[in-house]
Amino acid sequence: PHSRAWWKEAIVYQIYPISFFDSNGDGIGDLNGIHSKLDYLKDLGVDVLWLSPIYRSPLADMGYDISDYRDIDPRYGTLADWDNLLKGVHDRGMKLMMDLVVNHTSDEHAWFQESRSSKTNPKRDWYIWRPPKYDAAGNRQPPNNWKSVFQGSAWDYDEKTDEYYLHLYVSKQPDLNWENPDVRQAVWELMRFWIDRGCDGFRMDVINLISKVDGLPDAPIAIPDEPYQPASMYFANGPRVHEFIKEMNAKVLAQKDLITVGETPFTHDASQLAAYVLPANKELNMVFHFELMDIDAAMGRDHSPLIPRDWKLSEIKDIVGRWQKYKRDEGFWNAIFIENHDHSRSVSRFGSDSERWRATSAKMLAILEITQSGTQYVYQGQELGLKNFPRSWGIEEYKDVASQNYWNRVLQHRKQEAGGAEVDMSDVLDGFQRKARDHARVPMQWDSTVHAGFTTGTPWMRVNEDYEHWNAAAEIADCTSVHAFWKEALKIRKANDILVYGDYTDLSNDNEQIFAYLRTLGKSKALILLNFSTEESNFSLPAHGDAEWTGFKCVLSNYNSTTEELEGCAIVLRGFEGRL
Ligand code: TEU
Ligand code: CA
Repeated sequence: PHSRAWWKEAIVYQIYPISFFDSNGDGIGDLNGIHSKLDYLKDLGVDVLWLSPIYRSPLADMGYDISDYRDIDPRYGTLADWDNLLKGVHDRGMKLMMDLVVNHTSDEHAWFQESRSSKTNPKRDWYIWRPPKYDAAGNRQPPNNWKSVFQGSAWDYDEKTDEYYLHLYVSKQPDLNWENPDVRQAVWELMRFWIDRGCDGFRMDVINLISKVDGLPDAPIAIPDEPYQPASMYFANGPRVHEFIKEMNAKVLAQKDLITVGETPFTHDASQLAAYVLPANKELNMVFHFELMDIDAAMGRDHSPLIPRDWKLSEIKDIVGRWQKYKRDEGFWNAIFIENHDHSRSVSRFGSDSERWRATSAKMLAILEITQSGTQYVYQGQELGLKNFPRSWGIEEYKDVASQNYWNRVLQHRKQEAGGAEVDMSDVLDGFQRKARDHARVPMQWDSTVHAGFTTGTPWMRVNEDYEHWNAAAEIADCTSVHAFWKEALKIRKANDILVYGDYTDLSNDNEQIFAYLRTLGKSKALILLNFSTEESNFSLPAHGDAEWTGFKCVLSNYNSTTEELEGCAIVLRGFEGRL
């Protein structure tokens, strides 16, 4: 069995600061706003807060573009406000995790300003600069064909020195050159800055992208007739990444009992990600894999996750099962999440956000989450069953640069093809309504007053229309709410080691309506039954060793009338029913 650790048992709550709570009426969430909601979080059962970036930033990618790692963006507050927030967190017995974004900086960071100033500047080599290539016609071209994750070339030309710099994300996010030991040293120092100030851990943004393949070769053609190609095979889990993270561990992380989680996209292969996590390697506590999150993305021609794809329950089971069972004997540890700031709302994706089923399916998904082995993550508003904003909202409500860039790209393409005729973009907006990151970024819904009580001013993003009934105050007052259910579910998880540490066995195989699994720890057993459809569904539990399916007591159910005990192996579950 797994060794115990506080961070394995912790409930982590992700805060997207700009949309959490605005304390001073400027329409932007801030640190003092978070401070004023600490009792709410403690009451919910949260142990650790993870703050999405709050450092100084031009917000080209909402703070994932940092211009000063050692200061708070004035829109969010000051270092003194951060100290005060940390004190409030610690006073309540909770911990605080920071977002560490060090694959790239902002182009407005002093390091990049120096780096771009001349080829001989000492910081020139802190970023990835290459001379242009010239095609047969003599036209200047980027050094290779890599496509930025957010569309277009991954290279930008800088006239001043007649070279290109690499940016895997937007132009305003130049990639740091981790090959340079001074860069690594600077990262260790900024990490120590926050550790010395009292921070309890880090979520590490795209940490598996920091080492690029030598020579930066052209990527194979995956998108025909396009100049720029997806190149993650050359920048994800690159040749020196484990060396760099081991160095980080030895030089920084090992000094304190921190919680560390790496964000590791572009990789579904558990054996690759295990290398970051297995305790023997001395790297990170855990990583976020995106195999489940990617399940409803078609990717398509432009290689964008904004095109939806229909999934089957058997695919979810396959993913959950494989990761639950992966290398447990060697200490592999999972991070369990179904929402974050990069994905639309789980009830809209995996449940049903219709009035009839919304609360029921959001609760069913809560059971799915709290009954998996791993550290539990909850994203702000998930505990309220918040859903995607409606299809009637136009493109102007989508503020995310990923949405905007993709929209503009498709629009341009279609305009060219139409040769002046009107173009129809409704299918793209259909996709956005299901898949855009924006849905997770609208203001948190606190109460039924104007702007959902998020701000007394004008919110930076429009508030979803359902806030009158779907808000924290209303749900706290209602013992049948999604919030009340999450609170109970987290209590049950904390009181039962089996849910954190137990082994996993799937019981339902290819059934496309019902997901049933067993968790075991020593002599204890936990049985989980989930119906992923609106239909009443039947199911027969398979033979289970020498034991009978009797004596299981229902400890959590999303229906208020439920049989107290399981009798025999015939199971009937109502629409979206979930039972533990
Ligand atoms: O996300 C990593 C990432 O690759 C995302 O682009 C993800 O694939 C995409 O959002 C799916 O739609 C991290 C941050 O979480 C994200 O907010 C940043 O935009 C990105 O890194 C760049 O820092
Ligand atoms: Ca504010």
